[in-house]
Amino acid sequence: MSYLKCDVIIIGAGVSGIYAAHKLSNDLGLDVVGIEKGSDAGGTWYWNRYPGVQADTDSHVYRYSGDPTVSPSWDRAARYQKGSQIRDYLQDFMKRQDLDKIFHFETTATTADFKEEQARWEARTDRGQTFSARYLIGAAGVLSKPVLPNIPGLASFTGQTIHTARWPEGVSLAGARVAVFGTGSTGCQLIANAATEVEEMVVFQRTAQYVVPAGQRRWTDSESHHYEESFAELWDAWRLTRLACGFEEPQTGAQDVDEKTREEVFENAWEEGGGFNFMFGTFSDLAFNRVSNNAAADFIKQKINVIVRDSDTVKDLTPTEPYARRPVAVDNYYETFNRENVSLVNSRRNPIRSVTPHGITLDDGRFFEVDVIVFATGFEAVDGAYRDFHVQGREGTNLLEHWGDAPSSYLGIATPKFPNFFTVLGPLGVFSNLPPGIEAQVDFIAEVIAVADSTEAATIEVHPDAVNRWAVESTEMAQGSVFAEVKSWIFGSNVHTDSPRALFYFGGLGSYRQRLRNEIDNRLPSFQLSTRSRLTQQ
Ligand code: NA7
Repeated sequence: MSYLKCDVIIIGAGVSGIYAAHKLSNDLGLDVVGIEKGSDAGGTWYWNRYPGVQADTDSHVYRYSGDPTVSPSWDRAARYQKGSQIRDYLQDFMKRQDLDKIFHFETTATTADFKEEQARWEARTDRGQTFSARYLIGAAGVLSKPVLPNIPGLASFTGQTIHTARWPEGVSLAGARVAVFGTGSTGCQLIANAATEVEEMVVFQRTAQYVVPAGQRRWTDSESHHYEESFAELWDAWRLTRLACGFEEPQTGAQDVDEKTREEVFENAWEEGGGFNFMFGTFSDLAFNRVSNNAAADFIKQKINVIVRDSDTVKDLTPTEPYARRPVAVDNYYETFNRENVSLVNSRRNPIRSVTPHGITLDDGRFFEVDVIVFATGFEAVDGAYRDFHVQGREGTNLLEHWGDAPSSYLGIATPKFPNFFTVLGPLGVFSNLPPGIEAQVDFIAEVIAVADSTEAATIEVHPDAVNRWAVESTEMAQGSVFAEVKSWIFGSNVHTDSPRALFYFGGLGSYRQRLRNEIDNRLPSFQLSTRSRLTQQ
């Protein structure tokens, strides 16, 4: 049992928590304690170690913008970094910035309660520690609570079952007979990469996805030179774009050009690779105009038809919904289904009857004997991170109950009744490439704390009206997008099937950052600072 007082508690040592520790400890000089479940830093990149795991955003925008240094294993010439390279980078950044002593690893935060009388947060851990701080930062990740399906007979399986986000260190699929559930970004990366080493792979696909090539390649010398020489200037420009994925975003809609031009643009993007590039770097309106979206969808469907040899497999791989999930980009995905050792089961047409001790039986009686079942079945996004960490604000208000079926927080950051508590990537945060979105949020939180501290306010709390207005605006924008037409984690509908909810602000990072700037420039009009002096209360 231990009791420790500090200024700030940070939950999570991923991209968000590490950067928050850096800003608040190194820049603001606050006494910061971090709590992290894993045995080291990395967050998403700590937990996800499945075969083929890599970023699908270009390397120079998948790192911290204020840090031109990279870690020894970072491949400066590679367009995308592997998961292990990003993990190394984050752990290396932490050491270089002297942050490793801040975090308590292999420690799970179980509860955090706001103590009204002292205006302090008290967080408890599974190791019996209690930390008391003026501020609490939830940096527990946007995709950190894995979802496992409930399949009859699963408990009887005698082989190995693995969720991709809990991949045991050192486990290889080489030579194994493998069943894969899930064909999102994770499943598709795993399928294309593990297929070359497994003995057999059977993919149980529930919903066909649109997959474009990632386009992994070496940068040319002149490209490398350009990115290194102009790192800071390029970041200044990328931050103002919608997605901040490092490519130029077009102003032209897909209907503003003739069919031949449209096809050429799609073909060039296919050749270049990149899912965000295909969806947001070709035309301005694929996510908002159904006709334009159909044009992109038809282009990808044609590619499936050309690449995949077996006509039944083509039919099963061809999506029937709009192109409106988080875009998937994997090299050689469709080509993988031409391999002799890979087969596809359309589990909507042919559902699974049960898992047995040695494999999987379908309703039509077919049986697949397998050694390993891999679940690439996704996450309970956004509020899922708070499912096992109970946060209690003013008047005993429970955070998850307060968020309910329509979780909302102002800018993804602040929730009424939870003073001095800030979320990074909370509900209705910006939909963008994550590291720049995270930097924007954490920089803002640091500025808010600096303002609160400079006035010696005991508490700072967002006005409910500001959250309501933000929720209406974000929800209307999200509902107006083609993304609202499909069921995916972006709307939480992979888990909350009957209650899809807007979880992101779709207005783009540039305009989101402007909103943050307005708050700071106008001395935080959406927040209420308590007038009591903190010093008199302690
Ligand atoms: P996703 O994108 O949520 O994909 C999960 C996949 O798992 C998807 O194909 C699901 O099919 C499938 N799934 C989920 N439950 C089941 C069951 N019960 N049976 C069969 N198939 C199932 O998760 P990812 O990990 O791939 O990606 C998440 C994000 O991480 C990604 O977007 C990147 O930002 C990084 P469904 O479509 O629901 O029919």
